[in-house]
Amino acid sequence: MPTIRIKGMSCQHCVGSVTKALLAIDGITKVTIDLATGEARYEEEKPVATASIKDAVAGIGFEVT
Ligand SMILES: [Cu+2]
Repeated sequence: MPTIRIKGMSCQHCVGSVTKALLAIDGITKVTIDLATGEARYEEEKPVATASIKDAVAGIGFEVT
């Protein structure tokens, strides 16, 4: 499972927003986020460009580090 690190999440609401944004990307089927570490893991049914993920996360006010 690919893992990314996201900066700026402070509560479960942030986790929910990021999860929703990632799941909205075509190809991503499952998202698991650890709020304590800021790590997000996802499953993809086809290759998803890192740029798409960065854009989606930036679009809701967080940053992929
Ligand atoms: Cu929050």
